[in-house]
Amino acid sequence: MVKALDGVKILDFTHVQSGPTCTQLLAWFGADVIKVERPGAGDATRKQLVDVPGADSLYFTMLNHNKRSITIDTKNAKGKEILERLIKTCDVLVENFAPGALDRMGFTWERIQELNPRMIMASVKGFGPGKYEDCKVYENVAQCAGGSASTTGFLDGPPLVTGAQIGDSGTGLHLALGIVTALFQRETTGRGQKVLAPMQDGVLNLCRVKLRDQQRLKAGPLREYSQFGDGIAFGEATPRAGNDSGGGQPGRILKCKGWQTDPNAYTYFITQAAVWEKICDVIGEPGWKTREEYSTPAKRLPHLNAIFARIEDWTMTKTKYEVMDICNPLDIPVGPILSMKEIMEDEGLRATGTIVDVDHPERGTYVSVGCPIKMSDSPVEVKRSPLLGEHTEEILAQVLGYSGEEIKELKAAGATEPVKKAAAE
Ligand code: CAO
Repeated sequence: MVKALDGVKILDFTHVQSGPTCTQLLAWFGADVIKVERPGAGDATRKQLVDVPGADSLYFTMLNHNKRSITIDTKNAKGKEILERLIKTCDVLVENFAPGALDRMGFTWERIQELNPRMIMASVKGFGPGKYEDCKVYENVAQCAGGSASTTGFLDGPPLVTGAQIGDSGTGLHLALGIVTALFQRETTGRGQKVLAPMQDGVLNLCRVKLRDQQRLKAGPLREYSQFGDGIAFGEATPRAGNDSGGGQPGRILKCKGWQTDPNAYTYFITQAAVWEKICDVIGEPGWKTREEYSTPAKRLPHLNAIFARIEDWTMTKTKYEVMDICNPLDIPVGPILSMKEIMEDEGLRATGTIVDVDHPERGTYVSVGCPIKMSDSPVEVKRSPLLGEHTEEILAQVLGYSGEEIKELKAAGATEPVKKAAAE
């Protein structure tokens, strides 16, 4: 079946996590993603957090499905020639090198435009233009600089980073949207353009509601925060809100049956206004329905701690799944705290292809996250990540039109393989 991005060629110059998540999505949508890696070494994640000696790590395999790998030494003169040909042939160049690395290789935006005016050049950087633009940045730096860490955690504890990779994978998503939008615009302009997704900006975009709260502080305390019910004064900046719900519908994480021994025996519970009466009935407090101080959402705000403590008395008598089974039919929004172990075994996620088993020649079968976006006319088949340089000859011959003799010369010149190895042969 034809895929949404069939015919689009991506020169994938990405490494580690942020860039690879972006190009993996494009590959799942049907683009031909050609991952360029350094001969003999490749993406550093191939050999990071290794669990099966000698095999590509899960870190690499889970971020690089459905791609082809070509090894090119881009600092070698012949290697640069290959790269030039790739730039002329591809639609999009995606990179997340440290600032200036591509320029140092000789591929400035001006040069790229000369080679291919239709080229879309898409970059992840830690910061946008300004004071910090030259910094190297990893996930947690972005979470801190983007406002996430200062607003995550409990009031009496330090700032916290979150397990969701909002700096890396989040920015990869932002970049993917920028790329397909630029491809769409190119349909009318015929021109490529530069697309930049700075990680700080991406994290801030995901923390938009916290900047909302920053401004609401001027109008008085944030009444939906537990802190308000606890009578603790607000400071100058949006505080850490623990597990409070970020929106107008108060919510908390509550203990469930077994919490003493199971670290994930918890549920999220939202006291949505529309189902308040049902909540009162379910937890055995029908009298709350006529209680004056609980009669409107606004009146309940100062009492949220007492309300949730009572709801927790009820949830502690049920497993997190029982809470879900009881509340779901009543439209009471709750969610079990699922461990990665439980998610890996989740039948529903497996049925939709969001959890998949993938075969790999070096590792055997492993579990991965499939494409989280479902398109009715562009189905996704998750294919294993490429071995280092697995497609070098195929790409040189089929995509770039090099002859067998020319490929041998490129190898001998150290353009596609480590020079030492070539000399030894
Ligand atoms: N052949 C030859 N050289 C190559 C090459 C190839 N195929 N591919 C890369 N290189 C070279 C680059 O040219 C660069 O060389 P110079 O520094 O001499 O110009 C060098 O490899 C290293 O690139 P780097 O600086 O990007 O890599 P690093 O490991 O030092 O830094 C990171 C990693 C992630 C901190 C940095 O790339 C970065 O800040 N990227 C932007 C932000 C980002 O994406 N962060 C998220 C990382 S986690 O997802």
